Amino acid sequence: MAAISGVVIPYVDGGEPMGQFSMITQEQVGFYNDNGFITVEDVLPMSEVEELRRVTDEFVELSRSVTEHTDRFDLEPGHTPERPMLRRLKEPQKHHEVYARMLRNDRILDVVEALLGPNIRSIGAKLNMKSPEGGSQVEWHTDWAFYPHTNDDIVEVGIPLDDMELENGALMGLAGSHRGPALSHHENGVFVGAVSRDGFDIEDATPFLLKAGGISLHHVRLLHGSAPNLSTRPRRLLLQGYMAADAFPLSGIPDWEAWNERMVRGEPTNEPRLEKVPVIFPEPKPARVGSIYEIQRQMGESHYEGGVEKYAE
Ligand SMILES: O=C(O)CCC(=O)C(=O)O
Repeated sequence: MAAISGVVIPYVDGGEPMGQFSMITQEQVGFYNDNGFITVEDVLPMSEVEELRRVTDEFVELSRSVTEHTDRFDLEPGHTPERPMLRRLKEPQKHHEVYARMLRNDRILDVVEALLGPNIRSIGAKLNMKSPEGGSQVEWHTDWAFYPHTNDDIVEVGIPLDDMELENGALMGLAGSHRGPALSHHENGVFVGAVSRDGFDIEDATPFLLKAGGISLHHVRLLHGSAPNLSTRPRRLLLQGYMAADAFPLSGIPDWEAWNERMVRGEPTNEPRLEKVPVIFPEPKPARVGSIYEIQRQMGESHYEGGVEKYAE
């Protein structure tokens, strides 16, 4: 298994809760600000995790009937009707009320509020699934490279449906990278959705090891990625993005009403907050657009070429 060092994420059992944000302490907020990520244990009761698993199994069943990517499903290369390997359920909150409710879950929003303040807008969601023995890697990237905004008060919440371990392809982040310069996600002048291997060492990464029921939170400018799943266990991770209501996308807002329907807490605004943030725009686009997996396939060399064993001790 990859030699991963990284930083030690504080495990908080009790601690001094931040007022109404009882799930997270001042120490954890400080850790997030310094490192660009945090994990929080026991946010969701297991009954809610089990509901997510049950509904997710239904979508995997439905994916047996498709052989190509659709608006809803992104398929693993080995996907067949006999052995469905659904790699991503896109925008799950649009397809089932269980996911829609999770996007507005108060315990999750309490934690997000501690990081972003009281006025919060949703960016959307995705459910990434790594099937046992072959679920794809996600090449190293920042979310910021895909959607730069007027400020970077933007966070991605990871909700593991399975215990997230190194062996099944845990999400990993590079501590402190969220404070660095804008990173090129281009090759040969074209956006490929990932940084090149030269600029960083996967060995320095911190894996977000979590029991189902906990959540991870990572900053929009954090460099992160994850290895293929070589274990016999699945790794399903529901990802929900949130931003401060005054963070406006640099690509513009095509529909003002739809934009404000994304508010999940507090009040919307028509006054974007402009911060001095470093940006490289995700243009020009590559020949194949689609999910992050499809965009990243156009990289010259995967970070995991030759398998994760390449990074073994
Ligand atoms: O599923 C993962 O491990 C990484 C997810 C991610 O970074 C993404 O989908 O943008």
